[in-house]
Order: sequence, then structure tokens, then C-alpha cells
Amino acid sequence: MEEVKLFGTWRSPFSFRVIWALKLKGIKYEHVEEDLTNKSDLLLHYNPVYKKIPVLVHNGKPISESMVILEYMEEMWPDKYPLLPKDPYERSVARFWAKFAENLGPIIWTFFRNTGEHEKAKKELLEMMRSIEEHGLGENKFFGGDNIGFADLALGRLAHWLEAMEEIAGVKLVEAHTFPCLHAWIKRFKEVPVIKDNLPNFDELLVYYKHRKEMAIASQ
Ligand SMILES: N[C@@H](CCC(=O)N[C@@H](CS)C(=O)NCC(=O)O)C(=O)O
Repeated sequence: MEEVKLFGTWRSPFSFRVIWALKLKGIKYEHVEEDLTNKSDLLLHYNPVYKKIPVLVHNGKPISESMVILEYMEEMWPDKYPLLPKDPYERSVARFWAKFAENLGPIIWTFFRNTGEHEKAKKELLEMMRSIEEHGLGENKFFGGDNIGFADLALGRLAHWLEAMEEIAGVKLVEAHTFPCLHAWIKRFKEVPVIKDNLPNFDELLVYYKHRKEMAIASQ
């Protein structure tokens, strides 16, 4: 009998990458909700280096870092809804966009915090989105082809979390006329049942981000 536990938190796009992968692969797991203002001893024990969620604990063994967890799951349960294509070149393309998503995260955050680097971050963010728009999807519905895969899960924060940030910031970056491919991808991605049924509550996300933004402004 396998024991799978996920240490995560309700609002984290990194937690959701793992939740989506677990659901897609049909792996039963127990969710352990962490309060990041008062981290549990178990979390500190399982991830002593970064002390961050998500951590997947499989039969007592901890795996940290969301994309490392996805790679682990893919190797551990390769036949249940493969996240990566079989072809080595196509795998490299999926990993390329997943890595791109990792670089996108800090830029989104800098842009949202609206500090002195705001305009620079906005320009950089728009350039990165332009790259996804022009080189990411091609004729495909998803980065994974006809179905969502590794890179789609990595980029998932663009689909829900960015929208909440845009609303708080009062700026709409991704629109049908500015980034039609990306805009269509976001819509399609959120229509996939596993995604649609597993997203944080939007209003609660707005409250959380509003608070984070106020804190960022107060500390400037
Ligand atoms: N690179 C990590 C990022 C995870 C991360 O930033 N987690 C945040 C929550 S969204 C966290 O645990 N923060 C707690 C802290 O920084 O103390 C991953 O992909 O898993």
C-alpha cells in the first residue's frame, strides 16, 4: 500500500502543479495544509534546505521543489497519464517551457509588487509573454499537444494567479487582442476538468494578494 502525502498551502501555484499532476495521474494522496507563518516541524524536517512547500512524501521519503516532484512522479508512475512526451526532442521542448515558467515567476512578482522596478518588470514580463505567444504553442491546443502536460502545469499560474494580480494591480496584460494564443490557452487550460475543479477560490486569492501588495507598498 502506497502512502502519498502532499504538504502544501491553499493559494500556492507550486502546490497546485503537484495537485494537478496527482489528479491527472489518479494517485490518491493526503493533503497536509501548512500555515507558512507557523511552519510545522514536519515541513522543516522534510525540507530543511528551503523550508518551503510543496513537499511530496512518498512512502516516508520527501521530495521538494514542484518541478522536481513532477519529474519524480513521471518516473514513478510513467504509464498513468504521461506528462512528458515519449520523443526525447519533444521532451526537451516541454522542459524548455517549464524552465521558462520558472524564470517568469519572479518577474510576475516584481511587476505585481509595484516597487521602483515596476516599469522594467512590466516590460520584461510583456517580452516574456510575447515569446510564449510567438514560439510556445504553434498550432497546438496545449504545450503538451492535444492534452495538458508538463509545461502546461508549470505555466499554470498564468491562468488564475496572474488574473488575480492583474485585478489588484488594475492592469490587464493578457487580452484576446494583445496575446491571442496565450489568452486562448488560458481559457482552454481552465476548462480542463482537473484544472477547473482544482483552483484556489478567486475571491480569497484577491484578498490575499491585496494584503501582500499593501505590505509591499508599506515596506517601500
Ligand atoms: N521553487 C519552489 C518554490 C516554492 C515556493 O516558493 N513556495 C512558497 C509558497 S508559494 C513557500 O513555501 N514559501 C515559504 C517561505 O518562503 O518561507 C517550487 O517550485 O516548489
